[in-house]
Amino acid sequence: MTGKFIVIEGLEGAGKTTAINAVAHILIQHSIDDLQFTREPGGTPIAEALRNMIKNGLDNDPLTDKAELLMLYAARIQLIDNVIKPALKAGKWVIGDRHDLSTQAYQGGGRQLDQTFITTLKEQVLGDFKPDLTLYLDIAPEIGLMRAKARGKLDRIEQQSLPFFERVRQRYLDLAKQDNTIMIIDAAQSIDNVTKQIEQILTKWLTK
Ligand code: Z5A
Repeated sequence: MTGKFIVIEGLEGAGKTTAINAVAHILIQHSIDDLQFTREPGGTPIAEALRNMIKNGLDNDPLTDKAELLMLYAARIQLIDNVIKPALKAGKWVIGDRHDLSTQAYQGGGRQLDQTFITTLKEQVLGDFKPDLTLYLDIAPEIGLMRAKARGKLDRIEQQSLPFFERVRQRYLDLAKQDNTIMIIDAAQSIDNVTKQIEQILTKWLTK
């Protein structure tokens, strides 16, 4: 029996860390306790090195939008082939902090990279691999960024303008409407209410 791949998505400060803990807790309550946690970009030594480059860049060599996109897919396929697929095959359930929907939202919506280019790359790199369930934590960028700023220094992507994050959010919402494996959660609510909403959605999905 193979495991399932559940992904948490959302803007920075949406509360993904809290949601991941809630998902793990609910799975364990359902006796699903062989869990593998991943984050993107990252999750393998090569992917973590790429994450560092993507988040921080390098002085005197601005990272181009296309190079950023290619690095994200390089990191993703390292993680899928070396961690996620072997874990699923071994019957583990994988809980992912971001996956391909982030690329569609940030590089497609935010950076406005050519959609055909992204789709072609995605098809070539990922094939038909996709999460079984995605929980998208929806939050207004003003609120999410305020939470993220309270934590300290902002990375390359967090320093983008508000219109960038508004486009990212809009792309998330548009894609969620087209895919019934993506559930939208109102992340502007209190942590308790967000957790309750996750519990309801996940319990219903698990018992289907
Ligand atoms: N990126 C990309 O562009 N393309 C891609 O394909 C992928 C990623 C995969 C990853 O950075 C960056 O890469 C990300 C997108 C881009 N950058 N941006 N911008 P990261 O992993 O370092 O950052 P992140 O994914 O955005 O994580 P985050 O900022 O830590 O967000 P979070 O995990 O959602 O936040 P949190 O730590 O759970 O919560 C933040 C704070 O808010 C914390 O103090 C909580 O206690 C508080 N919080 C959480 N929920 C609530 C509620 N409901 N009410 C009040 N306060 C709350």
